[in-house]
Amino acid sequence: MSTRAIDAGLIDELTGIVGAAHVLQDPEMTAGYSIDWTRRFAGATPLVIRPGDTAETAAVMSSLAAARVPVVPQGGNTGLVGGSVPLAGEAVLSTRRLNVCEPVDELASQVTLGAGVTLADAQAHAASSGLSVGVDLAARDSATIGGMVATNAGGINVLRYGAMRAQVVGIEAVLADGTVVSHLAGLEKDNTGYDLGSLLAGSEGTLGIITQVRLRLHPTQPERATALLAFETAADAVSAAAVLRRSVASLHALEAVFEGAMALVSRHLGVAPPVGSLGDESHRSPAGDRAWLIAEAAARSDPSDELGAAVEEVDDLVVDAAVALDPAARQRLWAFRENVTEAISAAGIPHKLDVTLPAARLAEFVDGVPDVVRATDPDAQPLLFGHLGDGNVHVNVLGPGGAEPADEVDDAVLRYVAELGGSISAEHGIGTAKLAQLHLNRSKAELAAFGAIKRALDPVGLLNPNVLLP
Ligand code: FAD
Ligand code: 2HG
Ligand code: ZN
Repeated sequence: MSTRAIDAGLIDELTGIVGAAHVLQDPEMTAGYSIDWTRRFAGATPLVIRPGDTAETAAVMSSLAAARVPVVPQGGNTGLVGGSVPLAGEAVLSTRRLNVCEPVDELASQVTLGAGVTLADAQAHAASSGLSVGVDLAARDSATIGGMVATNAGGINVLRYGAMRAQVVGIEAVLADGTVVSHLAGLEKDNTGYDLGSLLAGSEGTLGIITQVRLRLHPTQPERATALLAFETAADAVSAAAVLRRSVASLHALEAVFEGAMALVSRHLGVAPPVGSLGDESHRSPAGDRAWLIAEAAARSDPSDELGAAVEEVDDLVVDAAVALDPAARQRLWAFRENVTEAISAAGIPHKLDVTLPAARLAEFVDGVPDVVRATDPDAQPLLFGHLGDGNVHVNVLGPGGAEPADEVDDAVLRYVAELGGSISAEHGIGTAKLAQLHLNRSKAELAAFGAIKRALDPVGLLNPNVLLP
């Protein structure tokens, strides 16, 4: 693609639209927009533009399209697959100023939010009407609603409410040429053609810039009970997870941390897990690594009896269990799951392989993947955790001394996932990190259909040109 130089005329035009304070060119000002949360993906950009509303976003895109300047849309920049940063000198369009929360529509249990509203702000806004957002994740203070739709984010409550796509009842977006498409009425039943909200969910900034989202909200479930369960093997944890899913109608989250990740997060927190024991550093039983599950039930009335009864049902599989009811005690259990990502980042720069396995192959994968990693890079350290209730394992791999592992590790693990019938991306997306492996899950015909959709909405290829589509 031939791009017009970013010249003084274009800068004047953009400044006229958003104001000088929101057109950034100084490398000191643009640096934070050019490196991702993991520090694995870093680039540079000649230009960051921060529009303040939909009309400004449309005018900016129209100017950039006329100048044929490629653009990376960016929300909270918490994405983990290298899709939110300019790796090939693209401009960055930051949505963080699109942060208006419309009043909650209590009759419909819905709300319209600017794409740049953070998840934490959306949660607080919904809570003021006794409602909650269906998706929750640890990056809640920075991740934006637009970014979460663009990645179809999952998080810890997917088994109850579905991922981000399932929350979207209306969408507004600016296309590559500056056209605004808006469908925000939020009618629960609305079969009037293609569902653009669904198409944009998971599109990773390649089809349009999401400017507003109308979300379906859920009743809050204020009464909670949380259990931390220790297991000798991954297979036992998987079997127990199936029972908990079946027996606990109010199950709200079902998360796992496997031995290496538990050892690391315990060291990071300076606290041993209250149940189960960690082997010494060299421990690896022939049966595989030990496992911990966090199961949380949430309801309008106390769900502890329901959770307790289910824990008794899996008594023969569990080594030890702790149950917590009050918020501080529950938070102490959650700390062993919520801080794993941070503990890994403190240890080095990991390769993050976020995958889903069919339930029947889950334990086999957890036990087998460390050997697949080490066969490729003998010094690499695999760390496993994730959303077990969804079959979603986060395989993080650190190289020696916290360096990155060999790139070949990614390919070996993702091929193994595909062989077992899994998905190479459960919830983080493809970004640039997994572009080379997308063919493992998607046929030539599917990729051709993706290409046709992309060309229809962004014929010049301006929006996130190096993401998702090979
Ligand atoms: P960004 O990182 O800014 O962008 C992500 C992608 O979306 C990019 O491709 C970008 O171009 C595109 N994009 C952003 N905004 C828009 C927009 N308005 N319009 C069009 N495209 C856009 N993810 C999960 O799914 N589940 C988890 O449990 C989870 N936990 C996390 C925990 C931590 C500590 C961290 C750091 C990350 C976690 N993530 C998780 C990943 C991340 O938070 C999600 O992918 C989130 O949805 C990204 O939102 P964002 O606003 O930061 O998007
Ligand atoms: C989580 O579930 C996030 O904590 C991050 O999706 C996963 O760090 C990761 O690989
Ligand atoms: Zn996750």
